[in-house]
Amino acid sequence: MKVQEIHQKRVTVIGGKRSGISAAMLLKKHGAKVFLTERDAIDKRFIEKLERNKIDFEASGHTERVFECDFAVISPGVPSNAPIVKRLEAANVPVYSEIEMSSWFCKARIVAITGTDGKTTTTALTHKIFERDGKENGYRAFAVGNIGVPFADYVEEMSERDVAVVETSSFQLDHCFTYKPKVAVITNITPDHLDRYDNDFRKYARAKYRIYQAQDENDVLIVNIDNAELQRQFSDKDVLKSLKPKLVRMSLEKNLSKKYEACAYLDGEWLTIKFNGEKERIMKKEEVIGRVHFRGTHNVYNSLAAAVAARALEVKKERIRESIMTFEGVEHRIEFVRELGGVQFINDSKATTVNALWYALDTINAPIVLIAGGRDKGNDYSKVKPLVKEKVKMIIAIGESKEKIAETFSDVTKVVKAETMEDAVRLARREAKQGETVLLSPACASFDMFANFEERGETFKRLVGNL
Ligand code: UMA
Repeated sequence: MKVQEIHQKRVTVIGGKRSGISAAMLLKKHGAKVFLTERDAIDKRFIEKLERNKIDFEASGHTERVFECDFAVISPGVPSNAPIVKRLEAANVPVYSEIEMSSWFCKARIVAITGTDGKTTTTALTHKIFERDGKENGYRAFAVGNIGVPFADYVEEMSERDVAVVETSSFQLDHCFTYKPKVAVITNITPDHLDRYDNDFRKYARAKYRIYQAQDENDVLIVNIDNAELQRQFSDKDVLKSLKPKLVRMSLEKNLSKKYEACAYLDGEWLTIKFNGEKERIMKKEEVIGRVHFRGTHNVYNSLAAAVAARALEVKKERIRESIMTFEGVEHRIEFVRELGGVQFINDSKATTVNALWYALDTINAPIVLIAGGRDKGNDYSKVKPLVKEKVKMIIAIGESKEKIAETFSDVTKVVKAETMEDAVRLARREAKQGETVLLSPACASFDMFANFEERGETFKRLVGNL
């Protein structure tokens, strides 16, 4: 939709948290008649914002007023199969995601990053590269989206020269139609959030593929084909035939340069990018892995994806290398908290999937005392069992999934249950000996015990700080 068409339109915004409030404010500013609706209570600070901006709203339930609109905008946390969305669609009311709506306002070049794991780190790293390059070349870079800052908050500040690095989750891609990244990255796709996709992995994968649905021949799509699902999708003849953007495959396992004109791969020890047949060595794999705050093979994938995205928009390789070499990592992602009596405490609260837990266990040296659990999203823990057996001396299970975790792992390691994070930290402190690591890496969502994963991580860090 064109921004000029928004004036005087009646818009229902669903969800009264970060995305909903920002979307409502942006639409209101452009002359829409906005009505915000929230199923639960709305936080006081958000109510103040709504009142200050004279935005009409309701809380603690959706009434019939929801349906008196020309179109609706939904927050990421509102599932496509929620009754309210189904009813809007049945009434032929267009339903757009907050990212789709924000993109109507966006003049900047969009670099969109999706994937089951690695998207926050890749987004932060890509942002850092563009920020550095922008300082040199007179443009600005923004990191928005699933990373925690609604796109709607900053989209109006962006000019044509700027770069919007948008971490884009599958939730945000549901109800996207014209969202058109100049560069799109898919880091990997493994089962996650299946509770929202009728337990159907294909549906979840299809949501991710919406990231390139509006791209054209001038755009770039970067995919990691070491991931089985991405390899399958991008070797499918029908998919390739109808694909519009320029495809850049990346791999750390195969030397792709023999087969493809555009690719990214390991040439011996060198992370190498090939565009239009020309090869360029960016940096050595060891230079990424060797850094204290940035250990783990998954960060080589994240670095390579960020490097390709930046090269696709012609950032010089020196700038990419400098940015990666000085990147400090992301809060709540394998974040070092403190050392106490020779025990390291690591906060990986951002690990809301089994895969993310796998990466953490792969990265961190044994023996590990692991705090895991929370809201289970239909998790299959079998993939991490061998690593748990090898490296974890005890699991402290928390949250709604503690029984399932105990059942799954008690044949390979000791499992104890804790009611609160405070109990979990206390138990971990008692168990871990010098040279060992206490790792919070829940493999589950946080919503059963906390407002979000940030609050879970902050709580862990505060409790560890108090020990
Ligand atoms: N709701 C209704 N009616 C319904 C269903 C839900 O009113 O039928 C309400 C809920 O009560 C809730 C609101 O809708 O109050 C939805 O809010 P939200 O969950 O979308 O919260 P926001 O603060 O807007 O946060 C969202 C993203 N949240 C989710 O995707 C669940 C944040 O991603 C994102 O950072 C933020 O927008 C800014 O863009 C978080 C996340 O957990 C980090 N993402 C998932 C992940 O990373 O795995 C995808």
